[in-house]
Amino acid sequence: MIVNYWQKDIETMKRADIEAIQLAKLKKLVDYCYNNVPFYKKKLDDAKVTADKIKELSDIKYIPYTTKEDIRDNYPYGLFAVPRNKVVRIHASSGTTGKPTVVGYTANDVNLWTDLVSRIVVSAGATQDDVAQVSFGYGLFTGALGLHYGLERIGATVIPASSGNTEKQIMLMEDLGTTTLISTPSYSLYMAEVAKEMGKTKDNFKLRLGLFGSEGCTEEMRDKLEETWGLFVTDNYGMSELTGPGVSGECIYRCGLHIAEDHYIPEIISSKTLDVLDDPSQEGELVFTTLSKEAFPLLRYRTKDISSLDYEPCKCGRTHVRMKKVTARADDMLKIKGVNVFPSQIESILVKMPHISPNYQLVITTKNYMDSIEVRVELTDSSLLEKYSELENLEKTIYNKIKTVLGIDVKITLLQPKSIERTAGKAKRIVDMRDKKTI
Ligand code: DLL
Repeated sequence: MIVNYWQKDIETMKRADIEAIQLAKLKKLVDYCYNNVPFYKKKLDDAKVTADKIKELSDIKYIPYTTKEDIRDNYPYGLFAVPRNKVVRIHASSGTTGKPTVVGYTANDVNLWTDLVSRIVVSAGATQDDVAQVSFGYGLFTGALGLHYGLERIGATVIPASSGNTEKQIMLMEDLGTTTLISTPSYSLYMAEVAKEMGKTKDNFKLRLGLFGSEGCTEEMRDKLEETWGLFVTDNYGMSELTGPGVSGECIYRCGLHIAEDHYIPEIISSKTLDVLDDPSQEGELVFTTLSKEAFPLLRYRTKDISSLDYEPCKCGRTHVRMKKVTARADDMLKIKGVNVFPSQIESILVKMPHISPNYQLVITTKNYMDSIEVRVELTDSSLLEKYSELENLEKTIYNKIKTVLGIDVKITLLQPKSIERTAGKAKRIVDMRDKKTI
């Protein structure tokens, strides 16, 4: 396999050098936040933390956490560290309730962000010979413009297709010879469905690389996507608050997502005790400190995403720490009959089942003070609906498999093909009827 780098010296730097950069930047950041964001001045005063207190990297533990609620409470510009006229771009992530989370970028921030995305796309194998179709939604979401700039900077031919209008996407993909598809895993799955309806197979396309991200994708789902489209898929992680995509991404060896450690310090904490885990290779909540952002710096931001860290150098030669794929969020863990359930566990089972489409929904209801799950899955072929005994068998098999893995009873509902709503962005897998909200 050919390993390419975008900023080789940085990406393969010795650990001691990475840590020296991080420490120097962290001290500066504490001063910067203190002097430019009243919210941080108060927080750091209350915690009695000054830059002088940061003597080694582990002293980061003295700095208080920042949460999504802090960002909301300071809506819209309260956490910005520069005057508005230095902000050249705004993005926002939509929350399920209330106001969006608004983030800003200076010209330097956009420039840095672009390099970070260039790093992940090059590490995944993209080159200037690629025709890259960006099928993330353009707009306040960071995914589309982030990938767009990063791919353009490496010299790829970028098609800003945006999401939706799926038949046109397929036409463009075929006619323009798209080699690299950029989308959420769930939208690419939907695109495959539409392509099939249009009578196309993978041979109609020149696709070779899928730069997917922005939502969880189990290994089973990845296999399915690779098989369906005939491409090589990498997973890419980021969040608006931290810049957007470019925070971390898989290289061609796909053994974790390399975090751009010269610009972020990751930590793994216990969401319960809020202590940093002694062993970061254990799973816990990811916390990030942004080291280089000017407009919207964040100190120890709690992401609620569950992961772990691997500091061993990778086969690709990169030395930056790798985070495990995010398959769960601290707040999407469901507690059903006393058992912790992550939707990804159910996805892994469903995706491998015959006659079942990889589209599913988990409906959570409360009865007699107990939460229960209904797993709604689609059949791939409606003719099965006429064969009662086969249906019953299929239902039983799914039920048993889930029971074996999770140890709880779930209700299985088999649905007509294509009856679960498709989205062009992140899929809505959980319908929480406990308080009638969809997350
Ligand atoms: O989703 C940024 C992004 C765009 C990343 C395109 C990669 C590609 P937000 O909309 O703010 O930002 O959502 C951030 O999405 O906290 C995770 O819960 C989830 N997420 C993002 N990437 C992944 C991934 C963008 N690769 C939230 N795997 C995060 C699992 C992901 N979850």
